[in-house]
Parts: sequence; structure tokens; C-alpha cells
Amino acid sequence: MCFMGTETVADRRNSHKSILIGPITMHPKVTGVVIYCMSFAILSGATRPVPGNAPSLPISGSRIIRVSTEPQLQSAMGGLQSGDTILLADGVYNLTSTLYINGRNNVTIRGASGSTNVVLVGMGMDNSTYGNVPFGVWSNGTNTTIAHLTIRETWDNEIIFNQGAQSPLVYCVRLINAGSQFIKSNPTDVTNGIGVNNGTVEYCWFEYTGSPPNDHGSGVGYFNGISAHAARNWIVRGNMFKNLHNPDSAAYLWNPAVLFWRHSVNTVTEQNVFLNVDRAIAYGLDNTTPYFDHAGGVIRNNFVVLLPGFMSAARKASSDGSLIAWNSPGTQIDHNSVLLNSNEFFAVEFRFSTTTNCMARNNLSDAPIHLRDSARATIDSNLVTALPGMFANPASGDLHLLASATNAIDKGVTLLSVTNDIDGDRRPRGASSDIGADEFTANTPPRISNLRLMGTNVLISLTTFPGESYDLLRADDLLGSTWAIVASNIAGAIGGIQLTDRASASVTHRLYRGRLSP
Ligand SMILES: [Ca+2]
Ligand SMILES: [Ca+2]
Repeated sequence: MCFMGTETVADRRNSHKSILIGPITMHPKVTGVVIYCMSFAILSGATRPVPGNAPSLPISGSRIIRVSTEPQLQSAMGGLQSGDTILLADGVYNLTSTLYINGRNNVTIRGASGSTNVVLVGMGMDNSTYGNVPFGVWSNGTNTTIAHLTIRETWDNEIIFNQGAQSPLVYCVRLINAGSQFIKSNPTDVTNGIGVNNGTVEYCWFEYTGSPPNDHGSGVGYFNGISAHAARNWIVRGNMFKNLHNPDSAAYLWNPAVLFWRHSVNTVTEQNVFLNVDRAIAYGLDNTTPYFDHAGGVIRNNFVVLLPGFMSAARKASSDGSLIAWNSPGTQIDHNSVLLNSNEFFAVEFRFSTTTNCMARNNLSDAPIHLRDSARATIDSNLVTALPGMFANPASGDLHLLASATNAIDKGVTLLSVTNDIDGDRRPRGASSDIGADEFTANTPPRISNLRLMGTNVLISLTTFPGESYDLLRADDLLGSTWAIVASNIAGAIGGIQLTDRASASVTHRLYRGRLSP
């Protein structure tokens, strides 16, 4: 029987890599069993999803239609049936028509993996002779999935959902240079709050690589990242919104990157990064309506960064806030990290007398939290004196806490409603929750410090720290074998912990590794 220890080295921001350490010298005298170990090996571990690079969705559908050229793609769209999955081979597809999912349900349009291998290209963001390609993908079907591709350079929306659509999923898609809202969800009946519900936008990347659009008829700079009307129960998670920024001369100076309004309800926006966007998130804008412009919902565990000098002084004068709930009662804005570098007045703003029962807790910012026009909110345990030096790399939008940020680490109140952080790390760790979107971890992975046999039992010792939790995993080989969890969420202790695994006598070799509990 051969046992081997492994060590997990985790990049707390992006990925895990597992590095086998070996050979491990073992000296148990186990009768009748030859013990020997392999030399060094490295295996790539599970990767945490990040914007534009998330684990591949399983390929499913009643028909899988594989295409590798733009004419084949259009042919597949022409013969589209409900349940179809159109699987695009890697390559660039210069669209000759918008992809219309019209009256078809459960349709998937996707690449195989990542977000950059398949690229759908419009006729040019500011090209008014866009012909048959105003949009990228247009759908009024239920359960439309768009995944693992890039859409860029469309005159109008890159993705648009219309009356009849429900439960769309936009997953690991890169949206670049849209001539209007990158993703638009239209209403059926705003007064009665009927629109596209249960949408999910996960691990996508929204960016203007240069200037935003010219005047397409509604004034210069008419865009949002996501604009949804009369939408209920959407989730916006794990996305990057970058450089969604108009010049001072534009008609629209405060476009929210994420906008849910006109009778929208219960939006969850979490674990996103907003880098140099004019306004990050708006739940509601308008209080001249017979309905709440938005109600309920959560904004949590997001990073927002505006780099120094991003806004002119004149622009700042009308800035209000970066995370806003206007005419949006019952909205919780918790555990966000917002570094505005004096470009805007307020990190968070609640506005209008209809905005009641709101919360702002455990936010970490360098700008205040503001109540405007008789809005009411519980404001608790925020730290609004953040400095750039508290964070890992503000220039890239990375507001992970440094170990030196001791005025934020363990200084939050623990909220039952927020059980993880921007990385998906469990909260609280250590003595209490940390203020801001990142729950700090010293990130010292466990090491297998001892491993011995007792009969067919394997006793494994891990180096641990108090306040952290650990998992032990096991595999029978390195190729194709999945890592089974032997033990999970075991509390660390000074001096380490010892765990026991029962092995069958027939097992010839076995691999172990430890990790911080996710
Ligand atoms: Ca903590
Ligand atoms: Ca973290």
C-alpha cells in the first residue's frame, strides 16, 4: 500500500493549484505491504470561476447542432426548434443577421468553454448601416442560454430579452463595445410589474475597450451594462464591468452598469467587480411612478473602484452615489468594498421617502453612506475611511484585504444573510466577519505533517490554524479520479489536527491532500 501526502496551494482570488509533495518518507512496519512513493508531480486543480472564465456548462439539449461557419450558424438558426443547443466551434463569426430565438424555448447558443474562443461580431458599434445585425442575440423564448462566447460591436443591444422570455441564463460571456445596453430585458406591463423574471447573468465580462457609443438617436452615450424593466428575481453574479464611462460631453453622465428599475423586484447583485464605471448599481431611479421602482433585493460582496482623477470636479458635483437604491424599499446593501478616490460623493445612497426598511452594513469605503430625500435605512458597522493601502491591487479593481487592514479584519457584525464573500469564502472566518466584500484569510494551506498506517486505517496529520476550517480529500489515482472528501469543515487547532481514514486492505495506493474549506 502506498500513501502520499499532498499540499494545496490556493490563490485566494482566482484559482487553486494542487502540488504533490513527495516522496514522503514513511517508516511504518506494516507486515506484508511494500511502501514506496512516487516522485514529484503537479496536477491542475479545480479553478474558481472568474469573470469570463468559469467552468464549462455540461452540454445538453434535445438536439446538439454543431456549426463551424457563420452560414452554418445562420442555417441552424433558420431551422431552430425548441430544445436545440447550437454548439459553435472555436472561431470568429462575422454576423450577417442577428440570432433570433423567436418562439422557441429551451434554446442554447454556446461555445465549448471559456468566453474568448468563439467570437460573434456585429457590423460595428457606431455603424448605422448595420443591415440585418442590430443586435447580437434576440430572444422571446423561455430558458434561453447563452454561454461561452464573445459578442462584440453591435449597433444596438448585444443581448436582448423581450416579452415572452423567462429565466434566461447568460453564462461566461464576454460582451464588448455595445452600441446600447449590453444586456436589455424589456417589460410586458410595467404598471403591473410583468416582465422577464428569474434571469441569471454569471461570470460575464462587460467592457468598452475605447469610447462608448455615439448618438444613435437617444443622445450620446446611451448604454448600461444590464438594463432590466419589471424584472423579478434576477441574479447578477461574478461579473466584471470595466470602463463603462462616458465623457463629460455625453448626454448620459450617470449610467448605472447594473440597472433594475420600472417595477423590478428582488434583484441579487453579488461578487461583481466594477472598475471605472460611472455608476455601479442602481435599484430604482424614478419616484414619479405609481409603483416602487424597485423593491427588496440585495447588493453584497461587490468591489467598486474608480481610479484617481477619473471624474472632473464639475462631473463630481452631480455624482450622488455609486451604489444606489432610489424608490426601492427593503433593499440590503451589505459587505461591499467601494474605493472612489474622491471621484464621487457617496459610496451608497438611499433616496426618496418610499425607500424604507433598507440596510447598509459592513460596507468598506472611502466615501460616506447617504440618506437623501427622506429615505430611511439602518446603517451599521460600516467603515467609510478606507485607504488604497488596505487593498491588494486597487488599480486592477482588486480590493482584497491585506493583512495590515486590521481596522476591517474581524471588525464587522456577523450577518445571517451574508454567509460568504466575493470569493465564495465562508463567513465569518476568524473572530468575526470582516468589513467589506473580502473575508480575509491568511491563506496558509494545510500541510500533511504526518501520515501513518494503523491496521488498514490511515492517520493523517494536518498543520492548521485556529479560526480556519479544513477539508481532507482522497483519490485513488491521478488520472481521471475525482477527489472524494474524507472530512470537511474540521476546525483548525494550534499544533494541527489528526484525521483517520479507513482504507480497504485491497487498496494498493492512495493519495491525500488537505485544503482550506471553501
Ligand atoms: Ca474575519
Ligand atoms: Ca476572501
